[in-house]
Formats: sequence, structure tokens, C-alpha cells
Amino acid sequence: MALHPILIHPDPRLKKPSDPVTDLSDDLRRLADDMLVTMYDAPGIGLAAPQIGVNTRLIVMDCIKEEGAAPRPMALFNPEVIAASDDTNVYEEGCLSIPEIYADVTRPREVTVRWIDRDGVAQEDTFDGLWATCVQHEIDHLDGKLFIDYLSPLKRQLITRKMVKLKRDRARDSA
Ligand code: K1U
Ligand code: ZN
Repeated sequence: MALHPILIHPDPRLKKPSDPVTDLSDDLRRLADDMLVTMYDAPGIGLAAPQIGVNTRLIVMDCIKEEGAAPRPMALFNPEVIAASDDTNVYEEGCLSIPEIYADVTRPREVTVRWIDRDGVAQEDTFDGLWATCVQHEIDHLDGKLFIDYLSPLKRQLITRKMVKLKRDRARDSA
């Protein structure tokens, strides 16, 4: 299993909609395992394939945060929201592609998601709480959408400028 570098915004690969999985191969299962390792290492509670530069509709998540609780790694191929509650929830979101920035985002409190699991079997489940926030954030990545796209253009511009500077500083430090 391999760790992958996570792309930092702004990057055109984070804005491009991803392609559906048509054939669930061993390579794709290995990619899911690599993404879980990369997510736990970051650390994060979710990761979408475009964040490591792969233009494929695959997300991974584990929103169990309690110390000592059993992990619940999930890999979802071709995930889609098939129902969403009218009731909403506000959560202060972060993103591994936008480090050190957090902002309130309002999303449906509950979503029903359909996906293909790693055995190629269609699954459907209803998520709530942090799981609902996370699965919507990750599916947005597959559509080229970032959580800062829910903020005002001014806030988005300020954050983008910070990220350009952060990338410049990181490139300089590693030279
Ligand atoms: O998609 C991503 O960039 C991962 C992101 C997922 C996410 C976080 C918060 C709300 C919605 C979606 C993260 O995992 S950011 C890091 C984070 O939230 C975290 C890190 C360590 C422990 C607990 C949470
Ligand atoms: Zn993200």
C-alpha cells in the first residue's frame, strides 16, 4: 500500500468532474486501499480520488473519531445522493486540499446514498451527523466542487490567495 501526495487548491485537477467506474478491477481496489492509508496518515475523515490526481468516482471515509473505537473504513465507487432531507445542518468543514482553513457549510442533515462496494455489489444507506456532512463533501469533490464554493466570492478569493502563498512557501522550503 502506498501513500499519495494530496493536491492543494488551486489545481485544475480539483475542478474537473470525475469519470464513473465501469469495471471494478483489482487496480481500483488497490487504489481504494492506498486512499484509506493516505486519509488516515493525513489525518482526515474522508478523501476523494481527484485529491490525489485520479479522475475517478471513488471516495473513502471513516468518521469514527472517538479514541479506542473500532475504525469503520468505507470505500464507495460511483456514489450518488438519491435522497436528501429538507432539514439542514451546519458544520465547520475542513479539507485536506485546503489546509488550515475551516468554514461553516450548510447541507442536508440526512442523505441516502447509493454506491458500488469493493466486491462490485450495489449498496444503499442513509447517513446522518458527521457521516452525512462528509459523504456530501466527498461527492462534491467528484463533481469538481470544493467547500469554499459555498462561501462568498470574497472569502473564496482570500482563501485561494492564502493557498497560492502556502504552495509557494512549501515549494521554496522543499527546494
Ligand atoms: O475531503 C477532504 O478533504 C477530507 C476532509 C473531510 C471533511 C472534513 C470535515 C467536514 C467534511 C468533510 C477532512 O478529513 S479534513 C480533516 C478533518 O476533518 C479531521 C482530521 C483529523 C481528525 C478529525 C477530523
Ligand atoms: Zn475536501
